Amino acid sequence: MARGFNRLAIVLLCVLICECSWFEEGRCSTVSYDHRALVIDGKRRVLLSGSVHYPRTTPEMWPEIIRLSKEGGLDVIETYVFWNNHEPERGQYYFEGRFDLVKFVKTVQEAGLLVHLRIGPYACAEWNYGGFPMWLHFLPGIQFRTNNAIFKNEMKRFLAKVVNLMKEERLFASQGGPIILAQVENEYGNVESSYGQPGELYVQWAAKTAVSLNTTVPWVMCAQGDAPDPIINTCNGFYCDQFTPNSPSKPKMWTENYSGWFLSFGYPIPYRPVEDLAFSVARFFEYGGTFQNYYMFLSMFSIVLYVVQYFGGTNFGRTAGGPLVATSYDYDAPIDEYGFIRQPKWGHLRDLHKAIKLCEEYLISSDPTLEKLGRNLEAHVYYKSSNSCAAFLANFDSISDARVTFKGNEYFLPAWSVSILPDCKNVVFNTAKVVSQRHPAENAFTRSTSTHEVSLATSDWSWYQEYVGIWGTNSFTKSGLLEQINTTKDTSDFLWYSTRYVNSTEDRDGFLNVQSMGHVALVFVNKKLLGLGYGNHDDEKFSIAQRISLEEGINTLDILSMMVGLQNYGPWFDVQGAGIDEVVLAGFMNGNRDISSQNWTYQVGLKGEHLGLDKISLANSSYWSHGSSLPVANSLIWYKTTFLSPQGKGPLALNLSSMGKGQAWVNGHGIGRYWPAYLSPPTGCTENCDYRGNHDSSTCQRKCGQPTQTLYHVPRAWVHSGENLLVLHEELGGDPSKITVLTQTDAEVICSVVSEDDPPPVDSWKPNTNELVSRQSQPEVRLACSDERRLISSINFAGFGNPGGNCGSFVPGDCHADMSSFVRKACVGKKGCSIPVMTESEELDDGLCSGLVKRFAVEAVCS
Ligand SMILES: *[C@@H]1O[C@H](CO)[C@@H](O)[C@H](O)[C@H]1NC(C)=O
Ligand SMILES: *[C@@H]1O[C@H](CO)[C@@H](O)[C@H](O)[C@H]1NC(C)=O
Ligand SMILES: *[C@@H]1O[C@H](CO)[C@@H](O)[C@H](O)[C@H]1NC(C)=O
Ligand SMILES: *[C@@H]1O[C@H](CO)[C@@H](O)[C@H](O)[C@H]1NC(C)=O
Ligand SMILES: *[C@@H]1O[C@H](CO)[C@@H](O)[C@H](O)[C@H]1NC(C)=O
Ligand SMILES: CC(=O)N[C@H]1CO[C@H](CO)[C@@H](O)[C@@H]1O
Ligand SMILES: CC(=O)N[C@H]1CO[C@H](CO)[C@@H](O)[C@@H]1O
Repeated sequence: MARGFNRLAIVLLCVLICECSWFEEGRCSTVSYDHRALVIDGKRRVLLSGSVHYPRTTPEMWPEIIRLSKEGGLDVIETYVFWNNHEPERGQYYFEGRFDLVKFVKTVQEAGLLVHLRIGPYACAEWNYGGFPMWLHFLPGIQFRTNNAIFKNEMKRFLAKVVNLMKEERLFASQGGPIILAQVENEYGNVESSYGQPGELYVQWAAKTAVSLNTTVPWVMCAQGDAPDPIINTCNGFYCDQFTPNSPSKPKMWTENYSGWFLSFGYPIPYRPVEDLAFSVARFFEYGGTFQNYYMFLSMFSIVLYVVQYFGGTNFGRTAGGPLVATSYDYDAPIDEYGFIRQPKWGHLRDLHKAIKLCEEYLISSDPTLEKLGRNLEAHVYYKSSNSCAAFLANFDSISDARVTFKGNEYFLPAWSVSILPDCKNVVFNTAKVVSQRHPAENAFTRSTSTHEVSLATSDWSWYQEYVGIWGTNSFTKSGLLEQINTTKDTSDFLWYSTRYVNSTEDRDGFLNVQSMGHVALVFVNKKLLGLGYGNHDDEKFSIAQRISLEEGINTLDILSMMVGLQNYGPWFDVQGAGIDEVVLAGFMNGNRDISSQNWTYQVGLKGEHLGLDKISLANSSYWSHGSSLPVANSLIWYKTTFLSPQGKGPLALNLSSMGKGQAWVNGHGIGRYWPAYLSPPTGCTENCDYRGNHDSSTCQRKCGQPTQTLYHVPRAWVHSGENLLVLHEELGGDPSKITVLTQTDAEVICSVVSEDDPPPVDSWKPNTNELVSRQSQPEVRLACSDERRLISSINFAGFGNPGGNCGSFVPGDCHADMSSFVRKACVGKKGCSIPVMTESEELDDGLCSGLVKRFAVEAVCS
């Protein structure tokens, strides 16, 4: 009954589907589009695409992430291009390391996948300043993203730079390369009205300029209803099934799908149940229209391309956008921040992608025909000929399951689900029935059985206490409070605002009120910490009000204003200010005194930054002190130690939960900003969120009342055997001795839960034929170790009936047949195994089991 899980079969299937001329070297392809799809070499294609932003991981990890993307059923990798890092100074380009765009595109090509290059150059992407270089802001007379000659000139220059770089490397499809699509601007339609008529002219100009660059591949503008021909306007959002392009000659494309949502400091962790994600994708391909507009827009319906944030990654260093975007950009994506597959999301989407591909010939042949099947129930049928079709059956009711009759057969449709029938008869996939393998927890490092940690408690720590206030000769004095970004030019997160206040004779008690446009501030009076204030992602403004007692004579006031990522989104986001904008001494006997406009002395950055304490070259410098007792809970202090990296090849994570807020570096590489002291609100979370009903970024959240992020990714490529340098700059106060360095050990827990009425595995079907050959008619429990070097070593649970609990905590139900010894025989010692779900077992109690839809649950360990 049992047979080895045939990984080769999956790979072969993918190769059969994906095989096309574009990745044969030297073979040039033409890419165009019609109202139905992208057309490659004359053939309409259904393309599944996922975004992977190259600098959010390391070049060493690109091949594996792309391999997992391909194995997950993607055809296309989509990425933004990050102008600010590619041109840090005007005219000085950088395309190396994590920013080696050519190498990234070639890595995708080598894997046999295609590329959608979103050049922008505006990226948004929760990236610092939306991807615009800071110097752009200081070009006299410039206005971003509107009909401004200076901006347009720079934008055109950068677009041309990237297009020419790709041409020189022969990376466009017409040159035998993988790039089949390019994007100009990004989501401008969301903000266009704020720019008035110059905004409309800018859209026209951007389209014309893009076309003039002669990429030979189509251009898209996402979220841009007025995209001029021939630019394709595409949809971004949680659901795109209702979207229609602005011309009947353009295909329907979904360029941003939110597989989850990004994380901001002070917020709970957003996630999106895979059943809802799969539902939205299947709906997109199915095209459910509402009654009113369905017929009207029928001729425009078409599919081609949709994109999920397939891998989010990490906002290393100071690349995070803002305000207050967190360092982890995990996004609840199918591949997690550390490059591991996230189950069951990855597997369920892989199954969905396969099911869609089984329908490809039908999808590209015709527009769908709608058949109403009942209230909130409908079928969309794609006919190739009058008796050959593929169908999508949808139940978009968010509460009620339903039974429907379609072409004479009866089908069960769970609420908020779509079933895919590539032959109009057999259900190969239902979005709500997750038969894919599962993992016990949300990422590799929270699966307790598989982490290994190195404690830094006994490490040799050194420290450097940062100056409070003006520390250098490059400070300057101005009357009034300066805007921070204009002053620091984003060379540092920090700006000191210092002034003096001379007391009046006996009037010494009152309040100090500080107002800030964002993002965080520490206030020191007479060099002593008085207060802390901070905003959040949705409202970065804040104020600090503290009772103060002035000393006799001269009192010093030092305010350290800090940025946590420059704004990346919204109309005119580039001129939104930050920093301290009002300081008032209030409640004193002689009334309030606004000291905002008096003389202030400014210092950009911290002394430790200026010295370069984060650098390896200063590791042994005498700036670092060393003593018997490590100072803890100090604000504005630098810490340094070395650690031996845990063995293995996998990524590392720093557990910084004992720290407050700051930045970390390993061997001089910026790990990013950390802020475990910022807890999310105590309420509003649902650990097991209902997948049914419309979702948005805050529908499903976890970890309320807890730090937003405690684990920080350290890529394996950034450490070596021997001593690795760890430097932290702590702003609020923490205890570095409690830091641990985590990695995965060899053990991994995997699970599968399949019910007797689930469909058989989707790869039991032969693609693109209406004589679907079922090699396997029963549903199957399938297990496979993520790492091919590992084998299934033990079975923790194997039961058939109505097991309770979840992966990691299964318990027998009252209807229960213990399948452990059977599963052990079938699976232990193998890389993977599959076991058909039987419908009978002598062990089952007829009374307790009657009327139940029985489930088969297995939990195994790979090591
Ligand atoms: C555009 O590029 C193609 C292929 O590189 C080339 O054949 C064609 O002449 C170019 N057209 C223009 C207008 O530059
Ligand atoms: C303010 O600073 C300027 C120099 O920037 C100086 O000339 C002026 O005297 C100062 N004013 C006061 C009141 O200290
Ligand atoms: C920054 O300076 C520019 C002039 O260089 C000015 O137009 C702009 O308003 C300033 N930004 C803020 C937020 O104060
Ligand atoms: C610092 O000193 C240690 C021990 O003496 C040495 O191994 C290391 O190479 C030195 N690092 C630098 C950057 O000089
Ligand atoms: C991180 O460290 C804290 C203690 O500082 C501990 O409670 C927590 O479980 C650790 N997290 C992980 C994932 O190891
Ligand atoms: C697909 C992707 O790159 N992610 C986008 C998700 O949504 C946010 C918010 O609009 C965008 O800024 C991201 O770029
Ligand atoms: C400069 C000034 O006014 N200093 C005064 C501060 O307050 C004390 C008494 O509290 C006076 O003695 C100082 O002259």
